[in-house]
Amino acid sequence: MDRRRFLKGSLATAAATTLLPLATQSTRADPGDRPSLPLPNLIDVKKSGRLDLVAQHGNHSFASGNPSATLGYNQDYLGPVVRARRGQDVAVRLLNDLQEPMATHWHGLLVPGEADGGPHQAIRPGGVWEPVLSIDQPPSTAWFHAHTHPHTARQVYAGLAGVFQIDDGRDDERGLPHQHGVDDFTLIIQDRRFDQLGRLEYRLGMFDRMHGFQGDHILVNGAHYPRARMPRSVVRLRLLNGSNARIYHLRFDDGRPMHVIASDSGYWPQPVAADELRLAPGERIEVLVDFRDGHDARLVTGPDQNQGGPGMMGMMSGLRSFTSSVLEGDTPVLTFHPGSKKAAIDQLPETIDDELPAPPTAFARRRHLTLDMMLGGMPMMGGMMGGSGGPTMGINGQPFDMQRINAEVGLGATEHWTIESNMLMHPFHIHGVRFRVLADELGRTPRLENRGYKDTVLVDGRAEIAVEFTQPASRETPFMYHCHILEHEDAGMMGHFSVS
Ligand SMILES: [Cu+2]
Repeated sequence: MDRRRFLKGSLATAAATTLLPLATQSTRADPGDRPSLPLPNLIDVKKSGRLDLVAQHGNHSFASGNPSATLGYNQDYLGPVVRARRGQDVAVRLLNDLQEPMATHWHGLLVPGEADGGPHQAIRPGGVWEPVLSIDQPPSTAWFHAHTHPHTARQVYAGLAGVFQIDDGRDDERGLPHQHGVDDFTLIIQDRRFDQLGRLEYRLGMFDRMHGFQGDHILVNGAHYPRARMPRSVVRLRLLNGSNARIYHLRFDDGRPMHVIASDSGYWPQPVAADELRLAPGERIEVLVDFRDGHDARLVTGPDQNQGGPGMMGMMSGLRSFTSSVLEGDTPVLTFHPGSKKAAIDQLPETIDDELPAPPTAFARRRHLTLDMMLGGMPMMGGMMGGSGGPTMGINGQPFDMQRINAEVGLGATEHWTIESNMLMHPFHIHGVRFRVLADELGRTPRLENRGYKDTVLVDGRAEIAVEFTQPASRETPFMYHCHILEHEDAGMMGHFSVS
């Protein structure tokens, strides 16, 4: 069935009037009434070389005031922004103070498998994990989050996510803002659902299991549609899609451009202006935005377009009525209110960093991975009406198996990987590497967001990537590759490989 016609039908009306009262009200509200943008606590480890983290249970009140049971690192919900220096060792002490096992992965850090924090390194309740992170990679915005198979989706949703920034001390030379919370804003964008008492809700229907869980409220750093105060200057936004499944299409409602300065794994040579940016789960993109005019502006997102082909829609459209995740048109994400002060940086730099090398053309080997939505037939009949049976997903026809290594890669090799998606677009992430996107969307030249070095790419039909394997990983602590729609990952759309 045609999606638009379907949504304009009675179900969409019912959803808008009965399921979305909070969202509807607050979208119309005067931006002046919005909560302040929460500023994540900054832990600068450049001097100490030590990072103490506690994964803990929390109680956090979202907009309505009713407390929700949450998880966080060192706090009730989400975690700090960690800043480390290129070239240093960071001694981590991570205590799992939860009632359940938990693994924490450093998404974007180029560290060996033994420090990577995949599901093989789950920490028992009360246990401590003490990896040493040797930071030796270009400046970038990485992050860390739960990676506990098969509970990643629920644990991240409850709040187990923080940010890890690598700094080389040269941002002044580059003319880039870097004052945390002053002219440099870390923005963790996540969608969430709330029950009638305003408490965080995570209940998976079959639609959620197939598409990944989407919420009808878009939060930034844990606040719903907040308001940021910043100087009347050029400011830096570090955008992280920390959502389980939603893909954002971000733009400013007054049309002001975003000047992209970095993708997942590092800086671009020059800022590149964009009117709209697509950001899939797991991806980061850094932009400069010019607020020298002093005018308020809103960052909005278009609807998630990951609906699949006609077959997927026909099969799933009836199930959509069980969800409240439909967001049509533009949804406000964050409103900006420039003050009267200026910041130290008040112009756009012309160049930022060295030119990127040409993408590799010689490869040690080629691999082909197909991201499979359904293994073993239709899951619907058994699991649709609330049973525990969800779909089994996989890669190359096989669901993730903790006991079976999928690939062995040579240390120092550059490989050519072709990834094919079926039914939906899937954000594909590889641990312990950075890669260049050679082609995306069925072989076309990469779109703007896929320039530069990346560790996560949204596969729309087919993507080809050149992957550099510079970090070792044993068979006991291998690296993972997986879909970053977290419900897909938990359903088995994941594999693991050694590098030696
Ligand atoms: Cu997926």
